[in-house]
Amino acid sequence: MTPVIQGERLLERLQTLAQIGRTDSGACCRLALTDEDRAGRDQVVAWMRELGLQVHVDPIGNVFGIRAGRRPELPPVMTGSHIDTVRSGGAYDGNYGVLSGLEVVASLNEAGVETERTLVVAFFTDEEGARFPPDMLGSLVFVGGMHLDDALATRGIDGAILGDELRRIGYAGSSPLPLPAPEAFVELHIEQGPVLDAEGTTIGVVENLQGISWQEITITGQANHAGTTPMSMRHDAGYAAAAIACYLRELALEMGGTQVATVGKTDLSPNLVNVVAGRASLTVDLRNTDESLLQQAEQRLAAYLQQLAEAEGVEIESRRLARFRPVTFSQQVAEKIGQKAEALGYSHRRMTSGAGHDAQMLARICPTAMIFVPSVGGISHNPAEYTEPADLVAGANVLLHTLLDLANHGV
Ligand code: HGY
Ligand code: MN
Ligand code: MN
Repeated sequence: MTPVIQGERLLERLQTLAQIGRTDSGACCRLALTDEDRAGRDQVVAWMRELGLQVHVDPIGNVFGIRAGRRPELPPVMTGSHIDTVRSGGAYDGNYGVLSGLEVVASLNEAGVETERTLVVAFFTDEEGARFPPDMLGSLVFVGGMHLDDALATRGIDGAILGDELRRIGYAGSSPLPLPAPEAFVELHIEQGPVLDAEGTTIGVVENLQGISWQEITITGQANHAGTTPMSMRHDAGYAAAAIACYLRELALEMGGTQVATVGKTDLSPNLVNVVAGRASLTVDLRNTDESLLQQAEQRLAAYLQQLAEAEGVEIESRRLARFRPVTFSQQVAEKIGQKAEALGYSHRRMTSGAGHDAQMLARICPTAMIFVPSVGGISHNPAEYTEPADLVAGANVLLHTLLDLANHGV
C-alpha cells in the first residue's frame, strides 16, 4: 500500500502545538528550556509514543523518535528540526519539520510499510539561540562541534545556566544516541523569506546556507544629567549604540549582494528619560553567503568601533556569540528532493537558506539537504508567519518520498 500524508492531521497538530506558549498577542513563545518549551516537548514526545516510536533523549536534551528498519545495522535516515521558538514566534518555524516527520511515520504505519533502514525523527535543543546563544546549540553538540560541558555551562540572556534549566525541565538525557551516524539528514522547513511566495513556486530545494556571525557589543560611557551636561562633555553610550546600528545599515547596503546586518537587541542603562546613558549593550547579527565578505563585514565593523570609541570617549568591547561558515549541502540529497518534487508535480527551484538551521550542523557528519515551502509575504519570527495548507501538505509529501527513497536505497 502507498503511504499517504493526512493533511488534516498535520494541520491539526500544528495548531495544537502552536497553542502551547501562546501569548496574548497571538505569538508562539517557547524560549529554549522554559516551562513552555517543556510543555511543547512533552506534547511532541507523547505523539512520538502514540506512533510507536522508541524515544531517546541525549545529554543536551535533543530528542529522537526511532522507527526500527529491517536492517538495524545500517546507518539510519534522519529528519527533524526544532520546537523551541523566538519570543515572537509563529506556528510553523521548526515545528513544521518535526511534525511533518511524525506525519511521515504515521503514513508509513497506516500503510504497513517497513523500511530497510531505521528512520529517526528528531527535535534539537535551543535551535533559536535567542535565550542561550549560539543558535543551533543542540545539533552543534550532537555533531561534536561544541563540547557538552561548555554547552551546559552557557549563561542565558536572563542569567540562567543552560544545564540547570535542562535538568529543571527533566530533559537532561543520560547517553548519546545509540545509533551510528545517519546515512542522510533531510530537514523540511518554511522558507522564512520572500522568494518562493513571490515566484509562486511550491518547493525550495535548498543546496546551501549562508554564514552567520553574532556578537554582543558592550559600551561603557558616563551617566550624566540630560539637562546640564554640554554636548561637548558627553560620553553617551546610548548615542554610540544608535550610531553602530546606523553604521551597520549603511555597511550592508553598501556591500550589497547577500550581506545583511541586524541589531535585534539593545539595552541602555540606567534607561531613564533624563539621564545620558552610561552603559549600553547591543547584539549584532551579520550574514553573507560568502565567507570572505562576511569576514570583511566583521573587520569593517571592528574598525568602526575603534574609531567611535575614540571619538566619543567611551570603551567598546565585543563578545562573540556565534560564528558559522556558509554551508554547501549534499548535491545527491538535493537531487533526490528535486526528483521527488518533480515526480509529484510540484513546481520547484534550487535555493539558498538565509536562516540558520539544524541541517547546517548535521551536514558536518552526513549528506544533508533541506526542503522549503513558501512563507506568505516572506514573514517569519512573527505571529503573522503563514504558509498555505496546500503548500504544507506538498512539503510533507516531498519529505515522505525523499525519506522513503533514502531509507530503502541510501544516498
Ligand atoms: O537565526 C536563525 O537563522 C535561526 O532562526 N535560528
Ligand atoms: Mn527554524
Ligand atoms: Mn527561527
